Amino acid sequence: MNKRFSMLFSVTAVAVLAATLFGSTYTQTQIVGTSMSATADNDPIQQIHDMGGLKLVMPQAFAAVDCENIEEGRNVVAFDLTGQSVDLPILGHTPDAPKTYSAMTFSGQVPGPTLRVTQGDVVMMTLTIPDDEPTPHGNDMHASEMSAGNFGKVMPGESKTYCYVAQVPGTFKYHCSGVDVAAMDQHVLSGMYGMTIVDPINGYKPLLAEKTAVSDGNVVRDRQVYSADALEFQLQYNQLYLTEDGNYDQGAMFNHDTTLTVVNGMSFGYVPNAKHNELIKGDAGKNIFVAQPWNSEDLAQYQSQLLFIEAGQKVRFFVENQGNEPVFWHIVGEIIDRVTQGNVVQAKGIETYDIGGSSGIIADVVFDEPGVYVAVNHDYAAIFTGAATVMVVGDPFGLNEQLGTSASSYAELLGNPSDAVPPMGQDSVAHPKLNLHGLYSDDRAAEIAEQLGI
Ligand SMILES: [Cu+2]
Repeated sequence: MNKRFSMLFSVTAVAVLAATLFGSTYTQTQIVGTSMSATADNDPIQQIHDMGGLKLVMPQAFAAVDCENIEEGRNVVAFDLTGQSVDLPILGHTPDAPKTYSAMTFSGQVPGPTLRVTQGDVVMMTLTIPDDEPTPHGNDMHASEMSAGNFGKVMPGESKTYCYVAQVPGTFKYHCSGVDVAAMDQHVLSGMYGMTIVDPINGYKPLLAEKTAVSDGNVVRDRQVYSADALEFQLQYNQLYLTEDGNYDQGAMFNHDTTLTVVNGMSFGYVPNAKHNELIKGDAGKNIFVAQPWNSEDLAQYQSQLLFIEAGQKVRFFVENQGNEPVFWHIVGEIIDRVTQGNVVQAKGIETYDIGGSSGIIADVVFDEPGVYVAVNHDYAAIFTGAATVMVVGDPFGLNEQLGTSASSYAELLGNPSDAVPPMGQDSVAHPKLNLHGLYSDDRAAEIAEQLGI
């Protein structure tokens, strides 16, 4: 079967599936005829027909929350997004020789802003598409439980709002639904994705870590309990499928032929930069890491940065696989102490956790030893196309003494990158300092710098 025929076959298969689903809905409507009896002025099939099909009827019938009539007592969190196409840099970009791709974004950044709420909150999502945007967009939020009809397209020059109760804790993708599903792959894989964190209503569980100790010459079990409080990071994995001139390449996507693997929108965005070279090697031009593509201060918000953690500190990672390939999530040098999905513990003391497409985990890790650790997608194609995130724990290079600083950690001295840190939530430990970093348009970077007070 040639490729073109195979694609057509897939489209036909989807159409048949859709017809089957519609067929079953149709049958069910007829079966519940006692409550929806078909009289001349109350024929459900005729009503659906008159209103232009099921799509228009379903949101009304199944919307979780009426935005105009929200139950008193529930906390309402407004989440405003703008659909915006913009060129953004890719690997190999320099200010002198710009190299960009045709990105599609929520609010001028990739990934879109992270929404963080507490279980039971009402999310009031408004998507606005500016007049001059060349295409409609939609927003499908996986944290919701309501009719897919809500995720339909919003036309340029228009806004659309929906509301739902975030009933289930965990991490959840949100993504552009394209133009009523058409071109959804292009919109998502060009940057229109983000994450919702729904904190459990009673907070996160303390972590029990199994260790051993020597007592009176015998090796014994040494259980250590860490409170729910944690320093937090967010890591979102995806792929770029691009033509030579930086446009979306659907053929490459169908073949799973990844151009670049991105973490929070950038390939190799969390590796050392010239400043780190200078501190550790005494020479800004001598690279510490094998690939340092973003190590010029002229790159502004795109200059690579590291993640800094204190030794012995408990860290909570929100990891979301936004992409088209599995993520074999592993930290070089560490064991993941606990993996949670929803509010359910899935694994403890595990070397690698597999995260399928459109899935997420909450990983708790205590880094006992100072040193350098690297979070990867342990798929070699992913590592070597960008999925390596370098983390420095404690002061492995003895820099504090050299710098004569009274800072208690590099996080306090050098700060952590803004796009790797989620908004504060239940049981969050504040980062001592944040720096501007991320796949932001210049306008968005200016807004974020203002929010951060930098
Ligand atoms: Cu879109």
